[in-house]
Amino acid sequence: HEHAVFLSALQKAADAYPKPQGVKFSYGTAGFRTLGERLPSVMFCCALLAVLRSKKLGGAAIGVMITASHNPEQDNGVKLVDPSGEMLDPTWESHATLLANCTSTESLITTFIDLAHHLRVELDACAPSSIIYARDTRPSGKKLVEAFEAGLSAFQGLKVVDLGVHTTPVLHYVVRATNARDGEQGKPTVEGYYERMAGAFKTLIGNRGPLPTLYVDCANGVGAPAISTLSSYLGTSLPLQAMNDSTTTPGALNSQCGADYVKTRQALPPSVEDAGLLDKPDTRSCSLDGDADRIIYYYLGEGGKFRLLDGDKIAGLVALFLMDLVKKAKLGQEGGEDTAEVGVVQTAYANGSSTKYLKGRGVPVTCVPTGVKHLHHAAQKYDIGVYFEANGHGTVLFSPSFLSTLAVHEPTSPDSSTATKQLLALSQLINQAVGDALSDMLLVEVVLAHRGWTAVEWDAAYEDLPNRLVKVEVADRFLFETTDAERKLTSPAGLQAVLDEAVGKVEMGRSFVRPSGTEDCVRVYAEAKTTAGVDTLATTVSDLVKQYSKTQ
Ligand code: G16
Repeated sequence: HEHAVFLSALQKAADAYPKPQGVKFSYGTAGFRTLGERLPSVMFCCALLAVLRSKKLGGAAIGVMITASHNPEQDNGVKLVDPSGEMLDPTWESHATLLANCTSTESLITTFIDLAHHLRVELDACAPSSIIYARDTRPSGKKLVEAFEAGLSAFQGLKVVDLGVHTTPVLHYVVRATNARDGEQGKPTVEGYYERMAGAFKTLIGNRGPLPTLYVDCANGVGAPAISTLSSYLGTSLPLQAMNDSTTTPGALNSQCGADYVKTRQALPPSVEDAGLLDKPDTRSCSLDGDADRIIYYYLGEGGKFRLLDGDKIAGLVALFLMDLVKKAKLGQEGGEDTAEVGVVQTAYANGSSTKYLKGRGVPVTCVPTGVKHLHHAAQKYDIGVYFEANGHGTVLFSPSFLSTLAVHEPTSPDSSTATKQLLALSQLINQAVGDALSDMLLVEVVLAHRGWTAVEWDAAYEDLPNRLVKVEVADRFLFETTDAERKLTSPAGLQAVLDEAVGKVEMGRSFVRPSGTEDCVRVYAEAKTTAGVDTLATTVSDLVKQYSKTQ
């Protein structure tokens, strides 16, 4: 009887959310992403899947974030978060895609029941389940939350927490902390998130503050209220001045501002330029993206020249700082030197100069495909895994065994004691679940303060090779298939050979092509020794992509 009641509730709820015709949904780099108006049925399906996943994992809390991050305001999206705060287990992505593409209520229900059966999940109310969700500031968000809640409403006995409007990293943090034992990951609340981060920051800054004002471009998104909240927790230790904080102006989100704009255009957002804030010496600024999980720094160098400090530069700054701390902590036997391995994980987008810089300083570097899930898993293999995409998405993971080593370490000198405490504070400052613009920003500020550096000294580590990022619109981006951490194409047939030829003609040339997992386009990356060289290479490769997408 209970099952019949459940099925009838599910059917009634699902009838209100039919799949739009002619759309093929796919769980991509960061969940489902498309125009917000197309997504209600997908939201409904994600509710079903989140409940299924939670029940499968014995009632552990599963997170659901409604955002399209760096994409335009009219887009929206949804991604599921696993109990540890990581992205959804990739083996479940196909289940999400399967449910989202069911064309009728009947097929959705049958597919869902079959899936539960196949995964051996009991659907009745006795099997506990817990869901935590949040959304960003997009206008379509409210309606999508309604569709999501309609999906949840078919189930009895659910534990549900609606966090409201927050950044993606807040949601990941709360999920991780909720599922952790004895509060070891911090308090499982939004306040707990800010308290833990701000507390660790103040410890690390000590008497080095207050630091010079940092200008933060909030992309007119959810980062704006987050920066304002963080500011109140930081007090005077780091004065933050928010820019582009208009979360209710129609069309403003990610428009002419934000991390993606700055990285792709390699230029200041016009609003920042007009305000003339960076004209003073030693002034640094940063841009967040639409859900505040990415950050890009920049400043104006000699002659007012724009200088970019992207994810690669952050990885370099942080990795070398951590290596120095590990050395100072003398974690080895009887006060011996380092026993911990600090490694960096990058993608093919990492500037060639950054990889050379790291390797030249003895830092192990791994290259993986785009997408935080890939970087995160590779970073877990190190004692301290620093992972950053060039676009500013990343974090630093401390392995459980390294944290245990720190916890029981008995320092033999004041220096080693200070370094050990600083490493522990860093493990609390840095979001252990996912890339987090706010936590990364504080991390950069800590390293600069400890080094006594301005952006200029940080930037001096290496000179980026001139590079270009181009979006190419094609009829079917799924024609493009890659291998070797996306550095080579396996399809369309013959394209890679002509690309290799084009690359070979340009001094220090490198280029690759891959389908985007968040937008309907193919991305082209090119770098070379000179600006003229990279422009030629990017144009040639983009033209070849267009040509081969037509001949298939
Ligand atoms: C998402 C992913 C990132 C990825 C970016 C672009 O970022 O989380 O790992 O680099 O999309 O991906 P693609 O090139 O496949 O479109 P965000 O900030 O949009 O969530």
